[in-house]
Amino acid sequence: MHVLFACPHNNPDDWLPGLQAELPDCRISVWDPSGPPSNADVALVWKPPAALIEHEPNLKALFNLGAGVDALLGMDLPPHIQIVRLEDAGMAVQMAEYALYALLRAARGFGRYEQEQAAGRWSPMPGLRREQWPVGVLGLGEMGGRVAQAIAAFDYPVLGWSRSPRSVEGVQTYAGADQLPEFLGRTRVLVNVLPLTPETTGMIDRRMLSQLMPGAHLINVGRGGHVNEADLLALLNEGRLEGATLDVFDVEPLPAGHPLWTHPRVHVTPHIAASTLRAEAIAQISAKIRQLARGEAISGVVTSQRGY
Ligand code: NDP
Ligand code: OXD
Repeated sequence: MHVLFACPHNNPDDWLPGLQAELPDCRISVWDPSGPPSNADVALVWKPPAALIEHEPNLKALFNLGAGVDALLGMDLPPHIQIVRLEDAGMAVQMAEYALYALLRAARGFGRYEQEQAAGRWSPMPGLRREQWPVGVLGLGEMGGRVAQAIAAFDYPVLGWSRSPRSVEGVQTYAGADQLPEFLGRTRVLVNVLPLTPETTGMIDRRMLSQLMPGAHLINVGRGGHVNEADLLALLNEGRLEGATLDVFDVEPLPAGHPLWTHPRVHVTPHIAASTLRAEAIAQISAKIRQLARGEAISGVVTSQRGY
């Protein structure tokens, strides 16, 4: 098996020794767009240029160095190329940490206390009543399932929504478009961990956000394309939404001067909710390449029909 490293934004020297150690029988090379085709069988990629596919016609599988495959599906790949995503690989626990941090910052008022400290004011707020802070998690997959369980462990009421029915301990689950209004109406803090697909693009808009409980807060760790940013800003300014914690944006990096940078009730982070961990990613991808070499089926293969 010939494995190609085709991640122009990652330093191959950080990745190749670990890959070669896990795959001693494979030839491993770095994509060289100016050289002849390598004839590699599979490639490791993260947002690769479209030229890769034309230049490397022998590729049969792309191993994505992330969980979200929207960028690859947007490339209109030939149907014989399999897309394989990372499954957890150490990201789900980071996602749970991030969602808990954002929830606690909103529910316990830590953001507000930062402002009080800056003003030199000692002004305690009433204690937290968890039943007033039900959390709804959109997406109950590798990331969302872990997020929902972590929040439930802190005794917040937790609801979860997915495409097909799911069961998560301690979480009231809903599925499909029919059950979405009930899920939204019982949710105060909405955590988005959906994949970006044609069905989910732009779905977090005025209509959806208006169905949340009063004093609602949005935590978006899915993709920027899920959220209608103009609707979000309008609802924040109208006081219909109390706040938002945003890790992902329509355009990344978030452009200078964008109103989300400076909105007093928006907390911005630069797409760091869950980072790809090199050792875990190498171990998972190498195990799958060994399975492929033995002619075995692998998990984490994206179906273009579902879009994730
Ligand atoms: P999974 O494929 O494991 O889970 C996706 C979940 O979303 C499933 O529960 C699925 O339902 C549900 N879903 C998909 N489409 C719909 C729909 N139309 N209606 C209702 N539910 C739907 O993905 P992961 O949990 O691994 O990752 C989720 C996303 O998180 C990634 O695609 C990426 O965008 C984002 N991400 C962001 C990171 C960051 O740093 N900000 C890091 C990593 C990931 P079902 O269970 O029925 O299949
Ligand atoms: C991912 C991401 O999809 O980093 O893994 O956003």
